[in-house]
Amino acid sequence: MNRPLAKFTPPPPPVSYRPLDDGWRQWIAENRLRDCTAESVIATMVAAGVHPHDAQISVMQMESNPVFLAARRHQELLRKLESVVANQQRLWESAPRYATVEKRGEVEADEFVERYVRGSRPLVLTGLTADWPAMKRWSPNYLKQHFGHLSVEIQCKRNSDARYEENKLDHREVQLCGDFVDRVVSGGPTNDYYMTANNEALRQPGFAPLLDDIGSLPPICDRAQLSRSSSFWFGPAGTVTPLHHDTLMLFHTQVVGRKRWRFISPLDTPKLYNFNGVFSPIDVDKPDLKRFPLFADVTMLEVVVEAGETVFLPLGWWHQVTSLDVSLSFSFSNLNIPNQFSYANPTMPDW
Ligand SMILES: O=C(O)CCC(=O)C(=O)O
Repeated sequence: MNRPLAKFTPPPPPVSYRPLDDGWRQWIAENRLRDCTAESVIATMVAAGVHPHDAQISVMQMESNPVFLAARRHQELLRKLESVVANQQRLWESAPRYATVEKRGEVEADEFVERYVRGSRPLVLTGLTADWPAMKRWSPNYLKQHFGHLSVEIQCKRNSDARYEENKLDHREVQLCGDFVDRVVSGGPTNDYYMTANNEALRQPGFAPLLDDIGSLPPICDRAQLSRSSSFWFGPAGTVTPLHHDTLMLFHTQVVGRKRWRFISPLDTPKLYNFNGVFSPIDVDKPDLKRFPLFADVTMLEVVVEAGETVFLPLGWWHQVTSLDVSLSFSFSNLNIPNQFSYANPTMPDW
């Protein structure tokens, strides 16, 4: 007799887990080196589709991986260095007026070098421009009348790119200076366009007369080097130069309008997530402390620089700069003391 066939229940389809490749292994190593717990690393992997067994085994194996152990040894050296700079920063911050950016009329060369250059303190000079013809002449209209026919390079379409300063080569546009003046004057506050130091206008012979409008320089500057080491900035209210550090010391004079400068000590670099070049991904106006928790321990200095005032930017100090008005400024780095420094800049924009 034919028996009826047993009811057939097909097996469940195989669950497809994400393969555990070298990309995951590097991710595990990086996150364990950043002190994420083994449990949180495993949980994130499982949530992303890695088989729980694979996740657990690979995280455990990492602890005895010889390459990872070598990384741990280098990390100890880095931690030592970080603790040295953190202690030094605590000493600086223990000064009662650490967080105040001084404004001073005049400073003799010796004191300048001792207190501000070697002492690494930002400063605002209030009296430098008393004899600068630029203070009486420069305005958007003056630019248009005298230089309107010249081409200038500006930074454009910044609002469409959160990393506009890191990607500044992609944001270049050439425009007639007169047209750019019209755009700034009629456009109202915006961060979308700005003529920054990249414009190199002062290296163009046509713009050279602007340099005749610069009077006395700080006593530690070399006038002969002015034309090759100065820059011109022009833009609307609302421009933001994001948090970065320069690789030399400079002065930055506000000729028209005001700018707000925020400064952070170079010794706080380990708290600024500096994964790419000289840039920090933190916007000091609205820091994302969930992503960048170390920033909570940073002491920031802040000053509004008025027309006629000059900022001294000491070596390596981080700064974020916001224009409060239509602004014309002039910066120069022709210090007559050594001003060339090299930085080992990281190259991990996608960290
Ligand atoms: O004025 C600005 O927008 C930025 C100035 C600046 O970052 C600099 O001179 O290094």
